[in-house]
Amino acid sequence: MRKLRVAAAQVGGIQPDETRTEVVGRLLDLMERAAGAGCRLVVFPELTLTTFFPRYFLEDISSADTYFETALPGPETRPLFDASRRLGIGFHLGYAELVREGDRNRRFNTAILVDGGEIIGKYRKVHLPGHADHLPEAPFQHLEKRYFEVGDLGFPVWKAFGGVFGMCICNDRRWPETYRVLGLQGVEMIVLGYNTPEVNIHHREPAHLRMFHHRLSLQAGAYQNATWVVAAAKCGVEDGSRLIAGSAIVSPNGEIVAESAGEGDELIVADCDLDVGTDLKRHVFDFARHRRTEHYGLITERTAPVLPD
Ligand code: ING
Repeated sequence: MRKLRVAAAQVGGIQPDETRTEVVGRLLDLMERAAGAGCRLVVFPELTLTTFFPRYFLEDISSADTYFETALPGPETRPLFDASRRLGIGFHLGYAELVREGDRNRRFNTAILVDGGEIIGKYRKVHLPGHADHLPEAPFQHLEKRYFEVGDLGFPVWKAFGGVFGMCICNDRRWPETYRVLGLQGVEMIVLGYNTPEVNIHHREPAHLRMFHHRLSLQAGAYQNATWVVAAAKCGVEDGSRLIAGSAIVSPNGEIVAESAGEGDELIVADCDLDVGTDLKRHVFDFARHRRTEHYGLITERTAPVLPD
C-alpha cells in the first residue's frame, strides 16, 4: 500500500480587480490547511492566478498579457514556493504562461507540478476549446483559441510523491486520448484544474448535464486507465459568469471518493492508495495482454470522422 494524502483545493471566483497578491493569499491559506491536514500534495485549479480572462474579447492580444506570468516563481507567486518548501507539501498550479522566444511571444495555458519548492514538471494544454474570434451574439466569450497556442510538450509523466504522475487541463479531461497517452506511460495519478462555464455558448443543454459530463469524463478516464484523478475547480461567479464546482478525487475504480460541497474556496482531502490501480493494471486493464494496436490506426491517422459512402 502506497498511501498518499492529497487535497484538491477548489478556488471560488476570482474577480477582475483581485490582485495576484490577494489571490496568492487565498492559495496560501488553502495550502496551509492542506498541510495541516497531513497532505503531501495540494492541487490548485486551471488559470488559478487571475479571473478566467478568455471570457473577454480583446482586439489586441498583447493587452491580455497582464493575465500572464513571464516568470514563475515571480515576486507575487514566490510565497507559494517558499510555503511548499517550509511545509513539505507539493502543489499543482495552473496559470497563463508567456514565453519570450527571440522576438516572438508565445502564450500557453500551462500547469506545473512543484515539490520542495522546485518545479518538477510542466504541461501545456493541448485541447483548447471555444473559438478564436469574437462571437457578438454570445452572452460571453470563450477565447482560449485566441489567447493560447496548442501545448507543445505532449502528455508527459514524472516520478514524484512515490508514484507516476501526469497532468492535463480542463477540456483535456473530455478527450479519452489524454488519459490513454498518460496510461501508456504507467500513470498512477493525474492532477488537473478546470474553469467550466455553467452555460454552453454554442448549444443549449439542460443544466444538469454540465456536472454529469464533468463527472463522467473524470470517472471514465480514471477507470479505463486504472489511475487516480484529482480535479480542482475554479468556480462560482466571476464577473457575472458562473463556473461549475464539483472538485473531485476519483479512484482507479472510477469511484468519486471526495467531492466539494460548495462553490467557494474549499479543500477536499483523500488518502489515495497508489496500489489500487496496480491490481486493475494486472487484470482488466493489462494493456500488454489485451490491447490490439493493429486495429487502432484511425485514432492517430484521422482527425475528423469520414462517413461511409
Ligand atoms: N472549459 C470548458 C471545459 O472543457 C467546455 C469548456 C465546457 C467545453 C463544456 C465543452 C463543454 O470544461 C475549459 N476551460 O476548457
